[in-house]
Amino acid sequence: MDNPRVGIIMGSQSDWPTMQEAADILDELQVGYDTRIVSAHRTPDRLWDYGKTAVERGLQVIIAGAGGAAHLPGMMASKTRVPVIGVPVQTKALNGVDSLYSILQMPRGYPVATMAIGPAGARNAGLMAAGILALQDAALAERLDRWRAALSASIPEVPDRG
Ligand code: RP5
Repeated sequence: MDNPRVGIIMGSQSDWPTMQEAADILDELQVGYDTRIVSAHRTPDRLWDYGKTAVERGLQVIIAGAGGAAHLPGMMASKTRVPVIGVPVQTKALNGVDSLYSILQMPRGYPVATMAIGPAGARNAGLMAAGILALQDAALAERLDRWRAALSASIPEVPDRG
């Protein structure tokens, strides 16, 4: 996409099924983004370059998903002032609690906005990014308001008793 405002990064190809939720909602809201595999452990130089150039490339929000020893969001936050939204990817061994704690417990000074574990967290990361951009973008704000109203209207008031 030309001039993406959101960067979606993930530690591994295996994170894509989760992170696709963020991409899908940004597509729906017509927000430009790009996607990259950037691993804190396997490709640290790529991480550094990505963070160092994020501002000049026009990124306004970075969504970073990783699982296990999930250092990617925090390391990215250490390298750029672009706000980082962290998505803890669900893991087999510890169910994603490892990812959650790794991303959540940042030291004072380098915040990461941490979402819920798994696909719901990735979807909410996309919505959070859209909400941040909508502060300066009236057309996006309108699309986001319409999306929220439609979701609300889709929730039945009376449960189906089967
Ligand atoms: C992390 O390790 C990735 O973010 C992924 O969630 C996890 C497992 O990676 P793979 O072994 O599937 O490549 O770095």
